[in-house]
Amino acid sequence: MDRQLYLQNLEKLKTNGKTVIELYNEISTLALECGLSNAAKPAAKNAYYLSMEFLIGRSFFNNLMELGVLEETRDVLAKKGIDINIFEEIEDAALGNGGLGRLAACFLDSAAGLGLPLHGYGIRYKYGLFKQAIKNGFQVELPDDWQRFSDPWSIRRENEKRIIKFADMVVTAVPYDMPVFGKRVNNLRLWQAEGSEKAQKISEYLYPADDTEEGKLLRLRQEYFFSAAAVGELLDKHVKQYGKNFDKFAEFNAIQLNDTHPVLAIAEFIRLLTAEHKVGFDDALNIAKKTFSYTNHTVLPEALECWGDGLVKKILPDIYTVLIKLHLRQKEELVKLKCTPEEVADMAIYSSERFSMANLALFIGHTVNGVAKLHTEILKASLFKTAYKYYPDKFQNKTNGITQRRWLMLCNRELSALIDKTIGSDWREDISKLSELNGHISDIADEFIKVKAEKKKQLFDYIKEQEGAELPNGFLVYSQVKRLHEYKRQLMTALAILEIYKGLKDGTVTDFQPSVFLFGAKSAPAYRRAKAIIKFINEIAKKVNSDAQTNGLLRVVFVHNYNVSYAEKIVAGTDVSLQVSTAGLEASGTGNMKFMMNGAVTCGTMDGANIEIVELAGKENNYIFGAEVDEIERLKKDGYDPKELLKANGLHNFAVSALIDGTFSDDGTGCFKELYDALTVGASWHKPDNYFVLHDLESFVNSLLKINADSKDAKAFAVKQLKNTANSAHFSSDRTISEYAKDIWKI
Ligand code: 26V
Repeated sequence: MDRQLYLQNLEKLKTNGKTVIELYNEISTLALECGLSNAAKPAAKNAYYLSMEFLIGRSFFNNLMELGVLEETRDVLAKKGIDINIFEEIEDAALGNGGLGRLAACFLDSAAGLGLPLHGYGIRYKYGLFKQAIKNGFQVELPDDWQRFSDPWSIRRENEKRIIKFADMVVTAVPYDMPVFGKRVNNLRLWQAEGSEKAQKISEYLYPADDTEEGKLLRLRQEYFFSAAAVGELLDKHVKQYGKNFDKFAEFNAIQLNDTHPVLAIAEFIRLLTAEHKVGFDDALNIAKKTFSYTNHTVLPEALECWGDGLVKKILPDIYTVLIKLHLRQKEELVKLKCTPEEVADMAIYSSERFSMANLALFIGHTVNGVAKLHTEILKASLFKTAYKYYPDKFQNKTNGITQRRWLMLCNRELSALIDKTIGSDWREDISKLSELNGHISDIADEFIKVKAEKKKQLFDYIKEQEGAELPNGFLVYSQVKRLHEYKRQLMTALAILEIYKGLKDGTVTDFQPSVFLFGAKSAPAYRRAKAIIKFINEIAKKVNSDAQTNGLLRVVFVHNYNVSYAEKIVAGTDVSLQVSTAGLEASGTGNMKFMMNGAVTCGTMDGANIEIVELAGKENNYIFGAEVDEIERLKKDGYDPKELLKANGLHNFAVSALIDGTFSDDGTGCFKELYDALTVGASWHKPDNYFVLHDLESFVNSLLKINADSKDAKAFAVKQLKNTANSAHFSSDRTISEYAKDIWKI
């Protein structure tokens, strides 16, 4: 079925008396058929992206756009008296929890858009990332039953099931395909676990709590389950097409390991080649080395997957044997390279009774990449220093990107139209053309101000509907939306708000442009301090918003259940993007890029991709503050005493004391005291103020106030914002994916 037929069928569609869900299913099914009709010829070489997460969000609008029928569908439905926006009630597919998963989704979009054969493999979780409710200021997690209205964009492939064996059970992996539309139709294949009740559990939840042995076991099963299904299928396909000539496998297949979660795919690949296909171990190893590559997404050591040998031996005895063999082989190789015993230990696949997935990926992967320039440099200089010394050629940087189709064309039609009007619409096909905007910035600043005001109004309407919070027009919007983590320093923003609030009350902050601070974040369910920060922000919001003396100037809103669809509205309606992680800890960030593209200035630290953002859009058009990596390193070495800072700075002392002096209630949970302790004496195994919140707080507040003052000259401020849009093409995932295709996958 082609486009024309789709539109004819849509015209004919009876809509009377149908529910939103029924219409959604029928239209989606029509569009899916239309999209599949121009499926591409199979490519000679394909790349596969193995990822525990694909945070696709809502497919409906995006797929219609990719198929080139969104506007027509809008019109046809309007004629039938239906506003296409009713489909906004369709749930997001939240099969991921943050940047890593959303990046995977952007990559698939870009590859299809560019006509590159990249396909995803992951897990079809029954429940996506939990839905977040806020009760009395606290996060409450509710199950996200995203398939309850059916899933019209997925196709179950009954005939392509696979059997995955664990020592104690057999699981059926059933593939569901989600076509990815663009210049070519690629495929995201998500495996669902079927069989016994225990077997089904494998694809039930994303990130089961892994603080118990049972939780760890389940996560290990998940990782093996989808990795094994993927490489098993690829090897079988190869045999079917080319026979048992595995030497050629890497000529036709490239496998990208998205962080450490799918790294067991390497062991399974070697197991299958040696045990099932009778390839010698050396040959199997060499084929693996040509096939796999690995992306690291975080320097936080707790996020690098390691598996206890007991666990692996218990449920995957053959994988255990392969891992030990790999470990011994690695040792031989490292001795030949004349590594010291310390270096061998540092790079060991197996040590202290654990298997390190990162070290396995570093040993086998032909390429290892970080996700922003600074991040890759940190990998080379610290986290993977030894590996870099012996395998320097493996290391590459691939700065992240975002798809401009979802994150500009779809979420900001108004700005896209202004760009069309100014430079023509070629940028929609070739994003590098966006830079032509640079020649017209002051001419279109006034129109841009109108677009921003409109997007803000839409955002405020939505916030009113979702949160019940009414925000006055014309407020400057500062947004910090991302996972909740101490290193991302939402707590620092909360303290800064308190200082500004105090300043407004006592008259030390004057001439302040009315502003709202928006937060959106989910915390890992077991992460106590992150949850305490959510409560703290909500307490601050309650106080600030109800203070008649200041609430014409300052508001705070924590939006609940932040997800991809919410993000689409927030990035378009924001003036100031807050990217304030402790330098060295945010691998890249991708929200920063979305805001930049939509014309927000960045208020941030020299961390992750912020560095490249200001390099391209100009430091003068953004607001950089705080300690840089060198200084953080120095502070760590020489010691740093946040209590001294508190003594010296009355404002900081005021804000931090609010955690314990009864200004706010944590409902007797003691969670605010824990935050206070974390800042002053250190909590858990951390040093006092482990993330240097108090160190950077003063320069942060000054930056926020400087932005506020600058925004008074609306036109000059709009020029800064537009400079960001005009120079954002580099952060398109089209650019990133082209680099992966050329430098890593050779497709
Ligand atoms: C690890 C763990 C381990 C404990 C259980 C929960 C959990 C959840 C996720 C992870 C992996 C975190 C890695 C990650 O998401 N990194 C982010 O990747 C983005 C895309 O490259 C990047 O922009 C962000 O800076 C980086 O934090």
